Amino acid sequence: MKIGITCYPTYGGSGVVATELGKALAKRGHQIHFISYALPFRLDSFVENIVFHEVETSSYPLFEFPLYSLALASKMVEVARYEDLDLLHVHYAIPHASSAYLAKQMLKGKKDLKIITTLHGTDITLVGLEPSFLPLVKFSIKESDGVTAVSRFLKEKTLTNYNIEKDIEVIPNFIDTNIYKPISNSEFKKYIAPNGEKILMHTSNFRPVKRVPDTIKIFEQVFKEIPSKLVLVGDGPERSDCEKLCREINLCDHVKFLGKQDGLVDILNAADVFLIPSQSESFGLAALEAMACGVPVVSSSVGGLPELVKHNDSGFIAEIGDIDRMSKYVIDLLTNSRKYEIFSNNARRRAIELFGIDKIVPYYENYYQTVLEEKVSA
Ligand code: GMT
Repeated sequence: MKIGITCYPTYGGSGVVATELGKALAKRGHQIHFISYALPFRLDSFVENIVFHEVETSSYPLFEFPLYSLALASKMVEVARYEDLDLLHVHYAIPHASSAYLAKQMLKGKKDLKIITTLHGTDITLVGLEPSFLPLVKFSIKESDGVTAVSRFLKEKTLTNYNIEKDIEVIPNFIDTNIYKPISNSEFKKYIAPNGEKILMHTSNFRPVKRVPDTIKIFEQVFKEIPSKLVLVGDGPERSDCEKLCREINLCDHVKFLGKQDGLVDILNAADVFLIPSQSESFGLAALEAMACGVPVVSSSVGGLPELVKHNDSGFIAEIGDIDRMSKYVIDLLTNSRKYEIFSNNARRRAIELFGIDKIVPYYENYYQTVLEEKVSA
């Protein structure tokens, strides 16, 4: 198949999923055309069957705001027409699904370009609900030829929040478990915890929805009981406040802010427990990456997290903001080596069996086929 993929190219789960999907599809012989304003960051070397098309937006004094969505639609038309795309798969509804709709209309009479929209999370649960976007998101979902959501939770949320009837296919996030895997003797672990301290870890974009301060407060309680370190990976709007919080509670020497990092497999392999106390999380790709490395997860019970983390099996789940309970769960895991080993093995097994790349990518291929054969009901 000839498939156009549009996603956010910078850090963020939807861009990661889109890029890894494109790479996996290219490996399976499909022709993939990425269309975005920059090269997706996971597309860091040449891959056969993948071409990148950059969307350029002109700046003109009259345009107070960049007209990216419109430039994107034009580029989609150009690529679909001249590369003879079978379908366009857009990740994150805003604005990609709307640009795709426009492109589809512009091609009418010349080509029936099928549009598939994958809903990732905040496009539905947060940004999409803003009055300035809601009608557009609802319209774009209805008009897509196919829609997928990354969890059952997100599918239900979409149907209820937008009050629509639409056949939405649930295709969860996936992971390459040959890359994300346990590695013994982590050099990074020796660097962070030279005296054999336990390591708690969190990776995110430090947005309020991630509740990173909860992570620090959980660590504060764990640290009182167990020699430990907290590693925070990523960057975003709340990082400075989090660093301030660490100074206020006198834990600076034990909390390491790494900022954005590429070599996540090495870093995750140093972790003993992964924390994800989010306010909202449609799936939780970051937690899946940790699980694939054999790291048990302690999370909030929101969104798609309970579909990923099995409570009392591959991790523990607690109410949003229940820092005491999450701390107890972490202490329980870190002081019970037999239990820890079982949880660690379960986490890895669950990642392989339910969310392995070879299992999930064929779901997308089958779904593309179904949409192309127009078997998806409105
Ligand atoms: O909000 C983010 O962390 C980024 C966002 C995105 O769209 O890039 O992530 C969402 O999509 C990921 C990939 O499907 C999911 O694993 C995340 O759970 C989801 N984030 C939220 O729902 C907050």
